[in-house]
Amino acid sequence: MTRTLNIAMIGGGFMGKAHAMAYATMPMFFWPAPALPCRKVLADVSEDLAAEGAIRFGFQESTADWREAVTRDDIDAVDIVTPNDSHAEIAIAALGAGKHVLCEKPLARSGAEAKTMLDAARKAGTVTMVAFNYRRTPAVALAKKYIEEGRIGRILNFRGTYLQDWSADPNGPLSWRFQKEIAGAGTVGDIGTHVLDFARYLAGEITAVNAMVHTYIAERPLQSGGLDKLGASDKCGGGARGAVDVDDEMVALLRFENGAVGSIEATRNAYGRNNFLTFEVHGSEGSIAFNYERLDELQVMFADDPADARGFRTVYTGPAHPNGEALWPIPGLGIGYGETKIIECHDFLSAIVTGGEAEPDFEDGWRISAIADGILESGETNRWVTLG
Ligand code: NAI
Ligand code: SOE
Repeated sequence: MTRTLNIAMIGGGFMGKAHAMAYATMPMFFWPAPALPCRKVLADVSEDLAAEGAIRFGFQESTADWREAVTRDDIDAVDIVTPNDSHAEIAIAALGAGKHVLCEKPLARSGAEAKTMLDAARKAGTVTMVAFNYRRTPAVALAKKYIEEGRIGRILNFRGTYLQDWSADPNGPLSWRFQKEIAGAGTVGDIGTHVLDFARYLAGEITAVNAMVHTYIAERPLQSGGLDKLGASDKCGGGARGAVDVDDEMVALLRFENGAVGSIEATRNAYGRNNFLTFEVHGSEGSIAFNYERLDELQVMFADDPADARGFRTVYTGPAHPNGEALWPIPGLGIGYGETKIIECHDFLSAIVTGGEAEPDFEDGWRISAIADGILESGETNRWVTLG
């Protein structure tokens, strides 16, 4: 009989919605499911918010005390979907209680903070995963497969971007994402880390960075309430303003362990770009390109393509491709953000029931946070930063 795993989810905002939807629907896609997730308890900052979240997201119980939730005997896994300043405290408590932990990205506000989480994970020996869900997109997993099969040869160059405009308007509110104490960093930590996950996943370990980091929008209207409305609905130009103390623009050069070179860009100021998360990988035998805004498609070109057919062609992902088998029965029906979270949920629960390791785990999350620190340091010093 399929095992049930009880989940305690901490936080009921944007990611609370995405993760709850994944728990509810994962077994509908992946059958037989590795385990049946039971949405046991949801914690938020107040009893009212937690109770509302539990009703909305289908949790059996609610609490304003996340400590109680993560240490309960009947909880198997803890899912952390709170802003970045609480990831470490919650994860360390959950790991100390012997729980498996799925934590949203970035793992922590800094490499040092992430290391405390990695230490706790090593001690606990349970499954950990960081929610860099974009790598689960079938087109991205297909790129990884081509690279592993040597289809594009030796990797020469990785180019990645994450361009957004939800916060390009200076009258968007000063939510937690613009406060260093809560977020740790701005663009570098919030979206740059997704590109760093792609870079390491596809091209290998990063050994040095050289970056320019900038803050164009240095103050914003104060907002009431904690939830980040992501700039869209709450433009409040007339009221009191507060200082933004994180970056909103980053460009970095990368050096990889395997000799490849690379570059990444991340910005919150790119009017017209919504979730423009892209990569292009050039190898000695071909190239691969991906743009999340067309997430069902992978652009490929192999060097031995016939001379009269040279150029990128589009592979529409579907059941023939990694992570696509369990989704929809024919290519071109189209997937969305939700499916990436469903696959993530499946992989996390699979690692728990098989006793395997999940990827990316807290070690990957720590390395990414350390690279992000290196980018911020390089931006300040105008020097290459070598990573340990
Ligand atoms: P949000 O602002 O929409 O929601 C945060 C929720 O956590 C709120 O319900 C808030 O009341 C609650 N909360 C805050 N502190 C808490 C605490 N100490 N204990 C219990 N509940 C607490 O934030 P959002 O957008 O859901 O972001 C959460 C995390 O997910 C962040 O780390 C963010 O970087 C990450 N994220 C990841 C995405 C991805 O694509 N993987 C997309 C969006 C966010
Ligand atoms: C805002 O930039 C945000 O919600 C990020 O926090 C997520 O990680 C990204 O996937 C979507 O945009």
